[in-house]
Parts: sequence; C-alpha cells; structure tokens
Amino acid sequence: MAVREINFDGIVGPSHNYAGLSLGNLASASNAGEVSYPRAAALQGLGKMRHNMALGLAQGFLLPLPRPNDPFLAAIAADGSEDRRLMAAAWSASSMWTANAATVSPAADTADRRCHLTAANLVTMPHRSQEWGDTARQLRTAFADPAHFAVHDAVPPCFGDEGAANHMRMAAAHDAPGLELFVYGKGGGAYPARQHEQASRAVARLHRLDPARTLFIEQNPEAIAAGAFHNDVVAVANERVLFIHEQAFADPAATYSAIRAALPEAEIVVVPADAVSLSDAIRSYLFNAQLLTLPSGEMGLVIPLEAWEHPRVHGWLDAMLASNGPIRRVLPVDVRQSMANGGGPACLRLRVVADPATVDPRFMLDDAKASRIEQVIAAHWPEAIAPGQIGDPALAGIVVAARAALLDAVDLAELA
Ligand code: SUG
Repeated sequence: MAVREINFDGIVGPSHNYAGLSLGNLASASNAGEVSYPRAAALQGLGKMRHNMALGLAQGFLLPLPRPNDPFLAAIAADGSEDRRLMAAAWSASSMWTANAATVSPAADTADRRCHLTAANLVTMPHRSQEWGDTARQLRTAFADPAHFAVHDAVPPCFGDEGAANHMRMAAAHDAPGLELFVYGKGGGAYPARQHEQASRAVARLHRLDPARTLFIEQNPEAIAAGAFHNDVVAVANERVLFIHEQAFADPAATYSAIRAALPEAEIVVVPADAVSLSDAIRSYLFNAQLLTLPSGEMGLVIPLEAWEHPRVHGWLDAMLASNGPIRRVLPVDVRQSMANGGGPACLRLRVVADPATVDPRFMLDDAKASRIEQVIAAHWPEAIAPGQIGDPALAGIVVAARAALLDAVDLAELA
C-alpha cells in the first residue's frame, strides 16, 4: 500500500466575494467591500494545484458548496429586512479554505488503523457555520471506503472547532505513527478564539488517538489579538519539522520540550520576533505555507507571493536557505484573491495521509482533469462581483449554474 500525503484543495466557488465577515481576520476586514474576481480566484487555486502536482506530489480537490445557501435563508425567514451580512453569509464561498473542513488523523495514529476525519463545525462565524453538513456529505463520498476511512459528524456546537487549521501532526515519516498537536484558544480577548479546548479533546477521542502521542496546546492570546485567528497563521508542521513563530504558543518552552520528549527526531525551526514580528508574520502569511516533503526527500515551503515580496520576511527566508536547516526550498505561489480574505496556501488545502488508490478517484486531480476544470471556470465563473450584487437573483442563477457545470465535469452531480 502506497501511503502518502495527499493535499485536497478547495476549488474557489463562483460566489467568491469580500464581505468582511470574519472578525479577527485582518485581511477579511481590510478588504471588505472590494470587488472580487471569482474566475481569477479559482484559476489561481488551480494554478497552485498544478504547481504542486508538477513537484511530483499527490493532489486532490474538494468542490464548492451550494451557494447561495437557500435552506439557511429560509431558516432565518430572510425577506430583505435582515442584516445584509446574513445575505452575504449565505453567499460566502468560504468552503474554499479546506484546512477548516475537517481534522484528519492518519491510520498510523488511530487505534483501529483507519484514517479518521471529523468535519469542523466552524460555529464561531455565521457564514462558516453553514459549511459542515455539506462538507461531511462530500467527505463521506470522497472517503467512502470503510476499510480505510471513518468520517465523523462535527462535535456539538457548544464547542467551536476549526478543523485542521488548529491541528498539526509530526512524525518521523508520513506513514509512521505520529504526534498530533491540537492548538486551542481561550476567549476574552478583542477577537474571538475560534478553537475550543473541549472540541480538540473530543476530536482526539473520536479518532481514538493514543494519549501518549497527543498534545493539547494553548495558543498565545497575543497572537490571536495580533490577527492569528487560526494557529496555521503562525505555525506549520511536516513530518519531523515544526516551523513556527516565537510567539505562537502561550508556553513555547514547555510545549517544545513536550514535543521533543514525544518525538526525539523533532526539529523545531523558530522564527524570532525580532527578525519577523507577529504583525509581519500575519501580514505576509509566511507561516500559512505548505511545508511539503518533495520526492527528493528535501522539504519545500510553498509560500504566498505576499511573503516573498515582504522585505523582512524575504530577508529571513534567504538566511534560512543559506543555513543548513531542514527546509531546502522556498516556492512562492500566487493566490492573491484568496489571500485578500485571509486564506493563504495552507488554508486552501486539507492534508490526508492515505493510499490514493483508497480515495474515490473522482476527487483526485491530474493534468487532464485540471484542464477540464479550468475550462468550466473560464466559461461559467463570474469575472467580478461587486458588493452590491450579493443577493441579486440573476447573479444567483449564474452561480448555481456554474457549480452545476463543475459537478457535471467531474462526474459528481450527486452532490448537487
Ligand atoms: O475563516 N475568511 C476565512 C479564512 C480562512 C483561512 N483558513 C485558515 N487559516 N486555515 C475565515 O476567516 C472571509 C470571508 C469574508 O469576509 O467575506 C473568511 O471567511
């Protein structure tokens, strides 16, 4: 069995827009009201997928969810008198950020040796809380083989869960037993702490993880206050390497020793605040990167162009490459449309360690399928959406038809 890491990127949906819905997400707030470019956004996403496939990596995708979300609008009896933000919530293409779709524990970590996925309830943000039901349905289609996968419903909504964005896994190799790191926040600051400790603990139990190889770590409240609304804005892990900002965790020293005790081969690359401040890290999205093991065995860091173009961050990356560290390549990609809503390369993907042959092949990408999807996007995705168009019935028709055309093109009309 060829177990490897597969990245499932969310295809950017045709209603992608900038509604400023995410308090504490500085990019979402600062671009509120801008014109969005859904076609360019979706093509940038496909461009990243192609970039990573060309590196020799396994690539899958998840589909946009049905938007506008008519059942949600019916449930709140929307009649035009409701807050405009609720209409925007029903139109959000936020399911593109599949790092928030679910938490994933590979088979090597679980008691029943199956890969477990728990859909994330995303209850802190009204627009994101609408995702999990349709997401779980899609995950059950993609990972339908019960010999290899178990897909769980979201944990109860009293405990906010943001999925893989607040979870990391370290291991000697992808297919070896790993150490799972669950990172939660505590409320009380200016911005919401989206991940509740009890949600993390519930997911770990659902996945039947070994307590000796599971850590629960508190996020630094200062990082949340600086705009790290998810842990993956200040840290990313891959195999034995953790790449992290000095101020990501509430108690970094104790956490690093716990990691080293559980995984002696761990290498922790800490970026000090005097080289890259929390503010620079969040503005540039340096850590919202894909840290990937390339076929050569070297590790590469897929970063957003914004990080490469940031002088202090660029300087730090040059120094890192010149040193003899574990990260050997830096690979910038253009995902600017997603970035403007606070979604970098890492937000756009859900990592699943599994044998690709056990996944429904309709969710796996190759060059021919990427071309087919790009053709659908070019033909059907709106070129631009201005804020005043949200709620427009004619645009709703275009958005619904665009998604239907995509589902047909990848033979997944059953998810209509
Ligand atoms: O949940 N932005 C998303 C970005 C998610 C990024 N994901 C990770 N860090 N893994 C969010 O805040 C903005 C939508 C708007 O304002 O229109 C938004 O939902």
